Amino acid sequence: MLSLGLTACGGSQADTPAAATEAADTELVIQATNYQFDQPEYHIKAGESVRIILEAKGNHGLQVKELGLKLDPNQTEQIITPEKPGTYEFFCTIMCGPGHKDMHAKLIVE
Ligand SMILES: [Cu+2]
Repeated sequence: MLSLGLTACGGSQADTPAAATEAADTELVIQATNYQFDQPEYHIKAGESVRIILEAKGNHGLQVKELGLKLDPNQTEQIITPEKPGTYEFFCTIMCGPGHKDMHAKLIVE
């Protein structure tokens, strides 16, 4: 019984590096601090895969439902391939403090 448990654990650890090295055409770093994102607008291109990386100083997250994008301190990067040009406003998803309501920015797909 014990050896079965160890085998299952080793298998799930092996999955992590493979996911982290998945290729993307470009990278976009979004920095979050108390209480703002580092840019008012972030630009990416439709049809290109982009690795979105959240660098948060503090407890912040973001989400763009239309693009299936969701990042927070436990899940700091994700590769998306937006198909439709548009402007997607996003907000901090974690109740981080008194400036939380002001934490928003735009992800613009060109
Ligand atoms: Cu917040």
